Amino acid sequence: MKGIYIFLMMLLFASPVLHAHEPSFMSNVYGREYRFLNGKWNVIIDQYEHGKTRSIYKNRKPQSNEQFYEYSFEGGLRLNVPGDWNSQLPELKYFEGTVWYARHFQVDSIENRRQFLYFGAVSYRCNVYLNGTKAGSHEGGFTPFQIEVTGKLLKGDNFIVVEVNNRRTEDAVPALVFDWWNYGGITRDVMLVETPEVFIKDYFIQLDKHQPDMIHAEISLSEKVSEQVCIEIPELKILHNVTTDGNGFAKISFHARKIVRWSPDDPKLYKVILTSGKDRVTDEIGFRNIEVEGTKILVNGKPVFMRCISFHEEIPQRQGRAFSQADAVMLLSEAEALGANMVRLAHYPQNEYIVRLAEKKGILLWQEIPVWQDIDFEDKDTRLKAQRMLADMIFRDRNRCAVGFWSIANETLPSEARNSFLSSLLEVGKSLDTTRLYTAAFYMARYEKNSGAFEMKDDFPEQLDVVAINKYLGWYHPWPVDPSEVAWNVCPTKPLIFSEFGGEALYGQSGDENVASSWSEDYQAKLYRDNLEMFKHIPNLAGISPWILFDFRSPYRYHPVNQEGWNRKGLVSDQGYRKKAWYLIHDYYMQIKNNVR
Ligand code: GCB
Repeated sequence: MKGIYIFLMMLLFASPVLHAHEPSFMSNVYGREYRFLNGKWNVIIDQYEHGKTRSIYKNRKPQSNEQFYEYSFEGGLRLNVPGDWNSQLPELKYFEGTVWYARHFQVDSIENRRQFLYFGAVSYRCNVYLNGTKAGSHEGGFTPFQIEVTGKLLKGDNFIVVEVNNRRTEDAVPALVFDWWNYGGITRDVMLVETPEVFIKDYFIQLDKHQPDMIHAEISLSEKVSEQVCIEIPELKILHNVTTDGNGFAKISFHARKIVRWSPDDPKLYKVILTSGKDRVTDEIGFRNIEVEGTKILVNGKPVFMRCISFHEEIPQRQGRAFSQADAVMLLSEAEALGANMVRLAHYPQNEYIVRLAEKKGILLWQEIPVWQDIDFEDKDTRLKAQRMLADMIFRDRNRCAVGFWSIANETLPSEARNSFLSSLLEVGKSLDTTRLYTAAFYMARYEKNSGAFEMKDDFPEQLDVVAINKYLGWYHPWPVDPSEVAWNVCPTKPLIFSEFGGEALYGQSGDENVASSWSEDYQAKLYRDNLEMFKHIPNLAGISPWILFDFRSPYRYHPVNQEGWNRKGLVSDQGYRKKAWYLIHDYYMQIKNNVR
């Protein structure tokens, strides 16, 4: 009796951990056979969210003289896919609700192949209907998903409808308030992917955490079948065969003695070819080691100071989401020009074009999920959503060696519920990838008069490889003492990254460098000089990341003259002009690069 009671209690209080070992989409979609379903889609704005009741996804047309329908996807508004809706139509700038997207597409042959609809991201939740019937749904604005449509496609004309909703809710991730624009829409590529019956669904090929020439590969087939898989890295003259077990899973480790490791100075990538049965997937993969030794972060065994910068997935000049290869070029070129060797992709997984281009350019990446401030840590569904987002971010990008850091949260307050939520995220993350460094950004470090140092009363960071601090000294927080005398005693035995600091300035505005409300480049520059002075005295400092590269749109930046709905902490203005602080950071990064620090 007692045993049953204990068992029931365990069930009741067990923390829900997602069994996330199963990827929900195929990895490396751009290495598959696909066609884009991008382009102009017809849309209906559904302010009252009544379209589902009216079954508008059926796209009915009158069949008799008596019939009529009070909607039509044809002849109305059109939006570009990919793309947010806010920046495309003035009436949608502030819209939060439902927009129905629809388009036709032709299919010539549907024999002997499997077909999937693949969405890079839809913000924030959606239902997908194919030829009048619901085909799937998804929640989470920054991770991909796929819907199998084998047997549901028609030869000839097909009609797809996506009901997209971006309403903010308390149980969502992010939740009700966040400091960036709530863009809605089909914001990333849509593809129709074709595969053989059995295909290579997922793989994880990477260097051993510590050894410089040992490669581990894990492969999962789409079906629970035993089949031979061949892994080839032609440039290294590597070719191995391995047979999957009854679960369609195979694992193999092998030496690659002549391997040149990927690093920011030499971003070497190798062509990797996987074949199994009728399937063949090609990727470009780099190999590197990233680990922590004391307070240092080592890349390929050498300490590297992280000259980091953040950006949102936003093109400020267009006032819209970034989604293309050209957008990735614009964002990353400016990070490169600053002298950065790392980018923090704030505050959610960004599109694959950015990740892949960063890898080609030799820029390390910090990727995170939008667990940002006021998340409902008590809500079990919210926890599952965050776990799914983390798993999907890792599944999509764990073959990208540029990603050195997985961050599980930004600015959370200590509590039991928070700790349990974040621990469950770490558990999910580590079940999928132990080769990266796990981190999170915290903002509750306080200056303690007695010790004369900033300290943080939070035990959770002890569980992380790298601790990150957001602290706006000179902006949200006055300097407690002269910057040259500020000491830091936060997780002194671990590497500490200053993941955010900065202040706002309106480009072109001059003013008193001591008055914050001058919103001047001069004030911002002085603030940066002060912070750079403070950094000299933080013994475990392993990197810094000014907040932020570009001014970005934020609904709660109300100042009518200096902000106009923009967070002005950018080193670069919304028009692409560099502010004074940009030059300070650029000089600082150049000095570090040349080992002057
Ligand atoms: C923060 C947040 C970031 C905000 C920034 C700010 O601490 O992490 O998302 O945009 O401050 O500008 O206030």
